[in-house]
Amino acid sequence: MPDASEQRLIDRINALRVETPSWGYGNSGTRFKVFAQPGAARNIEEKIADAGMVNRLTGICPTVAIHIPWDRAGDWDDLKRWASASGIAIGAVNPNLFQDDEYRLGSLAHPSATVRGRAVDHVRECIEIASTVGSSIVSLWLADGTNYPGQDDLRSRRRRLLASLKQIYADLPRGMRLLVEYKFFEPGFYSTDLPDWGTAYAMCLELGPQAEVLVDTGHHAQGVNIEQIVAQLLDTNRLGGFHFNARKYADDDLIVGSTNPYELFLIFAELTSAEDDVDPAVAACARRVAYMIDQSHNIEPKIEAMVQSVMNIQGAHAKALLVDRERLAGAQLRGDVLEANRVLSEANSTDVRPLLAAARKKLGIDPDPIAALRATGYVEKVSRERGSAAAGSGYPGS
Ligand code: RM4
Ligand code: MN
Ligand code: MN
Repeated sequence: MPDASEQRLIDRINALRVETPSWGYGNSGTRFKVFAQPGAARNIEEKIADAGMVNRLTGICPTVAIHIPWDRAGDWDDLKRWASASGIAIGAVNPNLFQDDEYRLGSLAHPSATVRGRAVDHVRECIEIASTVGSSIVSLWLADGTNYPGQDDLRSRRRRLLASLKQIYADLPRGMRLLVEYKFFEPGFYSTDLPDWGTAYAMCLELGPQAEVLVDTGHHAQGVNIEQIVAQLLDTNRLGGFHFNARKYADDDLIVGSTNPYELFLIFAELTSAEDDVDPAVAACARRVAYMIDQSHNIEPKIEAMVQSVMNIQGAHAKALLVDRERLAGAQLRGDVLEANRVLSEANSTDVRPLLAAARKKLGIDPDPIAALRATGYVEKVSRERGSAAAGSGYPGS
């Protein structure tokens, strides 16, 4: 029987919520090839059904992020009802500002006012969708950038982008947040209009308190200290959310924690400590952070990959909760460099699997979600029912 402090720990582990992305359940790939997977979800209803399965297995994933127009529904109220029958609510609404022919030179920062206007209208539509489905987050990622020095005037691009964002911000209803995501390169190979957290943060400051920065863990150059970015954004109350994934080289969108488990732990160590910050504004910011997965699976089975990602997030979060904060603060104050470092690595090397099993038992779910998934036969069932949708080349038309 766990004692009272272990019960509190288990309750905190179970209080974590992780949102899964609709696009992680459909076929996706690299620009070279998309390998179709039997049973991959073909529409938003099937994506929601798969998200419902992930939620039943993990107990902590009750929402799914959608991407518009990929997931545009005929009737949003119908979709809402369908989702709630699977135990799912719609989470962040992601506008798509990168797949229209018009966006060759950008969207919100495009040189043409007409194209910028259409891009702004698309985000407005997403705000409306969010209101209709009861979501409080519109999450913005831009492919805007340039490929060659001189291609466009960099200061003009910044001004255009800010003006477009201000138009969007003015339409945000009370209680809705605009999360601004940055990425250092791709598809622009020379410049990206929102390349780093500082640029995104500066835009958010100009917009207002409902604009916050989104950190996608795969969107930094090699070696960047992401946990320090997290600390800066928490301390300035502008950390809005995460897109979790792992990477080895670029924006690889691999299973969370698969290549960088220590980094993931250090990120959670910042977050869990900020939840108890003496400054109530910092604690409030940490407590409203939206934890989302942004992952695409190229060759791995999608539902199992999603469950694995959620479990890796839970592992890093649980380890972060085990950090001995008092011992750490004492060592830091004394300047005991190695003792301070040891406090973190001791928490990180704890085997939290029994703790997580106890937490799942308390939720009334199987302590081993992967074994449970395999035992359901769900993947085989949807493979039979849905078959293989055509996927093909990563370069459509080639
Ligand atoms: C981008 C970025 C966005 C995601 C798209 C599909 O690299 O991470 O968040 O919506 O990919
Ligand atoms: Mn992302
Ligand atoms: Mn990305």
